Amino acid sequence: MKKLLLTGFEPFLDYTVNPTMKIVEELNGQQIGDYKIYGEVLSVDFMSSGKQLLEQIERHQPDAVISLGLAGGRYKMTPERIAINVKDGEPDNFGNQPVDETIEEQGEPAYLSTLPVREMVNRLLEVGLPAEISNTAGTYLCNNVMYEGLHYAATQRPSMKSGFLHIPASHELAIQHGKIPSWSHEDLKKGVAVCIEVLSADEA
Ligand code: PCA
Repeated sequence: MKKLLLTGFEPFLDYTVNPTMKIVEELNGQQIGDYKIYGEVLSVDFMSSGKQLLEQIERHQPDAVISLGLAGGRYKMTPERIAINVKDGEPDNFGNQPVDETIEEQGEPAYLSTLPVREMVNRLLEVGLPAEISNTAGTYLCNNVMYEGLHYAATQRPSMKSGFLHIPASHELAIQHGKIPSWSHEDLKKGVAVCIEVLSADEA
C-alpha cells in the first residue's frame, strides 16, 4: 500500500471555517485506490506552513502529496498547474504580510505540478463535478505550500508526486460568509477522493 500525505488548512482571513480541514480529518486513515491517506492540517503562516509540510513529509515518507486549499469565490474544483517562487498578499493568521519575497533563495522561479491535473479534471467532469485546471495558485499560503512540496521533490525526492487542489467554499462557510458560491461538503469530499483515485490509476 502506498502512502499519500493529504494536507488542508485552518480558517483564515474572513473564512471562519475551512472546508479543507474537515475533509482531511475525515479522509485521514482511509484507503483510496492504492493509497492510504495521512491527513494533516497546516497553519496559515508565512513563517512556518512550508516547514510544517516538509516535517510531515519527513515524518510520513509519502509516495505522493496532495495539498488542499480553499479558494473562496471559485465555482469549480481546480487542480493547480504551477507554483511560483513568490510570497505576497494578504496578512496571514499571525499578521505577517510579505511583499514580493522569494520562498526559496536557491529555488527555481516556478515548478509545474507533478500530479495528473488534466486527467483529474476530465474525471471530475465525467462524474458530474465542475472542474478546470487553474493556472495560478496565487501568492498566498496555498502557493507557498505547493511550491515547497515541489521544491523538496525536485531537490530531494524526484519520485514523489506533488501538487495542489483548490476547492470552493462549503455551504457551511458560504452561509457564514454571505458572498461566495458553495458546494455541499459531500461533493467537495467526493471531488478530492476522485482526484486521489485518478492519481492512483495514473500510476498503475
Ligand atoms: N487557502 C489559502 C490559504 C489557506 C487556504 O485554504 C490560499 O488559497 O492561499
